[in-house]
Amino acid sequence: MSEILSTMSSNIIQGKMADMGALTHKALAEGLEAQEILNNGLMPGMNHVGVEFKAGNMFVPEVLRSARTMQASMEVLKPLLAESGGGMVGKVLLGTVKGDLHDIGKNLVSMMCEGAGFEVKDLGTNKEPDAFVAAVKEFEPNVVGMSALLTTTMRAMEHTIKALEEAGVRDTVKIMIGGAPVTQSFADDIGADGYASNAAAAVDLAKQFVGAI
Ligand code: B1M
Repeated sequence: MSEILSTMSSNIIQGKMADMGALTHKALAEGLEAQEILNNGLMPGMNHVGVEFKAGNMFVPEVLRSARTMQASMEVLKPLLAESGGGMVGKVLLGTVKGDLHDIGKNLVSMMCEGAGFEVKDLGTNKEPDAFVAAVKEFEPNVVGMSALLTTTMRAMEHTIKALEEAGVRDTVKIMIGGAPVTQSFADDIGADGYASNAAAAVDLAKQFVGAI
């Protein structure tokens, strides 16, 4: 790995976000392709964060900082990656379901999916089933991810899956769900394709869905 990519990777691990935009411009000025910066600078850093988070050696505030550091670089790279038509592993549509305003965990999933090279569309919180349906039609994601933190809003995930079925788009996507009260057996019960207990596991699942691991 070149020195600048190695610095970017360790900046992500350490959450040093101040220099990331400038470093990204510098790497591009040195002739590195956006794709190369993503694959060999940013992703190794975020992968390391994912491993440490799963192992319990890094905690939510640190992971959020790392994800924001990565995002500072992605702001520069995204238009270039879109132009080249390559780069993205797949598309993930995310949202917190109807009635639920919690978004810290969902944002973490969003940032880590971006860190893993997915193009992410985040619908935000309190999203009606119809909002997911409309976004699936427009954004054409590979993966739809739903988050719920309340026992009272978990069922909205089931309603959303039903709405996707009724709209005829259920089979065009893989569905993953997560959030503190959600379990694998609940995912099985409502017909989701998978459950992830944390953001790193969500990234692994999304990668499995698109055949990236
Ligand atoms: Co609320 N809240 N809250 N709250 N809140 C909980 C969830 C609660 C457990 C607190 C408690 O009573 N002990 C409780 C739920 C009880 C239940 O249903 N069994 C609760 C309640 C009751 C409420 C209100 C009803 C309170 C009230 O007004 N009376 C109200 C509801 C509002 C609404 O949504 N309609 C409410 C409001 C709020 C705030 C707005 C004040 C705030 C949310 C701010 C925000 O999100 N922007 C808030 C908060 C912060 C919490 C706690 C304290 C923290 C949640 C959090 O962000 N955790 C929470 C108690 C707790 O969990 N200790 C609580 C950190 C976050 C990183 O973890 O979201 O679990 P988490 O995400 C993890 C995984 O779950 C997973 O990955 C993440 C990272 O590893 N994950 C996914 C999450 N989504 C995923 C999606 C995936 C895959 C993995 O795939 C798509």
